[in-house]
Amino acid sequence: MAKAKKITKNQIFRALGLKSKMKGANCGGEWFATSKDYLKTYSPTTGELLSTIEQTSPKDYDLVMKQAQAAFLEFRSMPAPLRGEIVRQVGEALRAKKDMLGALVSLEMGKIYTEGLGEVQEMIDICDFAVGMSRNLSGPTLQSERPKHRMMEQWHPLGVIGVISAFNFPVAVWAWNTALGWICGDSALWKPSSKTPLCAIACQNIVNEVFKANKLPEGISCVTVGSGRIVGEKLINDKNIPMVSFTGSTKMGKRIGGVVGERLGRTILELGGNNAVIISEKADLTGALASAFFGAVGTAGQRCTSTRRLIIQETVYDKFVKKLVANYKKVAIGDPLDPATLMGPLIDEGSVKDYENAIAAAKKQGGKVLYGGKVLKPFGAATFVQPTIIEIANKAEIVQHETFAPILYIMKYKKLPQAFKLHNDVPQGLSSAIYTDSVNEGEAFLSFLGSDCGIANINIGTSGAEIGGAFGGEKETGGGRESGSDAWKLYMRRQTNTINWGGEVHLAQGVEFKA
Ligand code: UN1
Repeated sequence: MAKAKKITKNQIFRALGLKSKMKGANCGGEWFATSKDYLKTYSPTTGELLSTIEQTSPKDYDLVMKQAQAAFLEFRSMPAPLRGEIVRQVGEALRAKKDMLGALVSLEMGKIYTEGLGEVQEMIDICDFAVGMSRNLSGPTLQSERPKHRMMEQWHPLGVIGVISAFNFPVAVWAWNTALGWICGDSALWKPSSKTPLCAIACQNIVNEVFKANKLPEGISCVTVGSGRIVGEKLINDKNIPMVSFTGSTKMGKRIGGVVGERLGRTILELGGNNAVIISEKADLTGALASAFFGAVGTAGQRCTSTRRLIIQETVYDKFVKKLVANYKKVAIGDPLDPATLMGPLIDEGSVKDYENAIAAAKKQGGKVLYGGKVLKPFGAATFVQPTIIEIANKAEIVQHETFAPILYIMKYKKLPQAFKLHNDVPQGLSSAIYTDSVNEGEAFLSFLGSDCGIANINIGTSGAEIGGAFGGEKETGGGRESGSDAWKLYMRRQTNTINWGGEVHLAQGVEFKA
């Protein structure tokens, strides 16, 4: 079989309308920016400068916001199924550009190509989901206590929604929010991570074509590439934005939740995870191995859902860990666009520092490194690391923190209640899993006695959730839910209606009030 040709930067740039110098603000027409403040974006793989982008100034932001508000007023009167038709076309446009957008994700963010493609597939999937949903934004009809009255609930468009996304899912998380926001009749203003601005510019270029072809007003989709200090602050403080969806660290989430909460705005917070898999002696260990391996090493440990802890029953501990270490030794580390690579770089040297600091702390706190721990430089830039396994107690300080790197903490348990206790004994609550063939063990894990996370799985890993489910978690993960199920409700405002069709006035609760 002929070796697949690696996609080049030039091919990606050409296909997605990217250049070496660009401007960072857009509502659908020309890209603009006047800040004279330039953001440079680099390949995490080689350190090569990919592009220089003039960032959004406060004045530019105001222009974008005005456009987004005006667009909302028009867009909200379009019937939801017709808005769904627009999102269907966005899904088609993404299908047409899937290979190049997936490659851009690999180029700028560093995840391997199959995962880059998977991320674009999540975008396509949420578009499909939203199209169907656009005919079903429904509320219940309720029984009134009064004669000849009817009650019901309906949902109305909310306004301009703000989306602040992280580098690790530089395109999909935006799509989760916008595909739903758009069918709900909202316009959206996106502040992407400053580590992955090209992904945002490319997405905007793709949807602009669709919106233009449908003669929709500019401003339904807006992007403002800019710093958190300037654009981020303006966005979270902006009273014109009734809902802010934020994906990122717990520290930032607390601040954003506070600022938006102060003005009684709504937030969807999707913050840090500390996801564990419990591996029982009753498990299919081959399946457990495959899932733990992908969960911990996939995306170089840079998913919110990455597996950070394995809680293994002591009877199978040695056997399992031996196999896991053997797998770790085989991980091909290198260029994420090379089909032979299994693990690409971390996003930047700061992340590598975090990796090194976490390992040093783990060692100090009684941890034993069973594999990994080294920084690698296959292309000169110090952004590559070995995936790492550390045997350590759950209560160690470092285990309580999310480090966005491929570090897996492993520990033993004797009986299931102890495993549950260890499992829940962290501040975060995003994703979780148990590997077991025992119905009782599995059910217990899903019960109120078991996992305290927003996502709890049996015989499936912690990462790689499908878009159809509500995505998000409890405790320091922030409590938000995005993507599937009924997450659309967060993008609309609810209204309770009571209709008197009998003519006679009846007061509720039997109150009499006559002159
Ligand atoms: C994230 O890491 O912010 O479940 C999102 C997953 C992906 C989404 C992760 N579908 O791993």
